[in-house]
Amino acid sequence: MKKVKNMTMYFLGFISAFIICTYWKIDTNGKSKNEIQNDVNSNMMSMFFEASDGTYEKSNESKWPSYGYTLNTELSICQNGSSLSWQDQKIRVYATSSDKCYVYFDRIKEATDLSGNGYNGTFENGIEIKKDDEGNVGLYFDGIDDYVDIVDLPESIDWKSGFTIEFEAKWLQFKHYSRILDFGNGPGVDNILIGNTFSTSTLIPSIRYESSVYEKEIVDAINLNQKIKFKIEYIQSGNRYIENVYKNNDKIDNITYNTINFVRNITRTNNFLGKSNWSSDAYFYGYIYNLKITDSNGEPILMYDFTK
Ligand SMILES: [Ca+2]
Repeated sequence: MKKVKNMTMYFLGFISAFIICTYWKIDTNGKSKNEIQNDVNSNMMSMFFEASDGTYEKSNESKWPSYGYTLNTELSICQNGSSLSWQDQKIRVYATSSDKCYVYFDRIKEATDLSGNGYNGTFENGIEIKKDDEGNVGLYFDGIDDYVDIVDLPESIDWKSGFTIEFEAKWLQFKHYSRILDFGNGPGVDNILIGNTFSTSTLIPSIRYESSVYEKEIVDAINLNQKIKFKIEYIQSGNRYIENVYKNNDKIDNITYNTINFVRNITRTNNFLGKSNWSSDAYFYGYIYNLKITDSNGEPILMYDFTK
């Protein structure tokens, strides 16, 4: 026990992280590969929470964090050479003999773009991944000041040929013109946005071409306190753009815009989840579970998954 504490001390002060110190004995009949899952307190493993005061948080859990954390692969280490991996919210241990390992997790503080394009976002003002009242894990926005600040979106993104935005979200309150997303260069400057109007259940996908407005209100599209999947599809066809809106896979609206000047391929610098480009609008209050934006060929432009 003392040795465990000493080893723990060794890691003090490195980074702000969530720590689980794990000690286990691989059974002596010699399994060459072992998977330690969430079944702690089995005869395979015991966990210690004896970390001294440090810059990291001690775990109050008796099992691996099931969401909101990623394995810190730099700090996590085994004394006798076993290796660790983190898949599907489970630690997998590859060991040949008894070993003693220290497993560190970092709290997720970033929206990682799973498309591979690197359009990541930072979590601002205390926003965090947590469970809703139905047990769904998602990114929780407090409606006060929480938002995600996404990096600049370059002009190389082809919006003009058409694109599709899909997301799952839950509104806990209809705050004044709150946004699921708002990409642009300021208020009414080339925005691509989705939100609710006033303090109502009306959904409004809106596109700005410079200051021209292309939008149609979809009255009562949003159900409060329900996880809803929306898909907004923009199809470029000749000299017009067709917008189709789907709610939980049912088509609920469509409109045709007779213009070729619908959306511009330009660099956008103010790109948010949960926040408007207009300072008079309120912050989103609710959960966003995921977001996927694809181009006209179905290739992902940007993809977030907050369910882990
Ligand atoms: Ca906050």
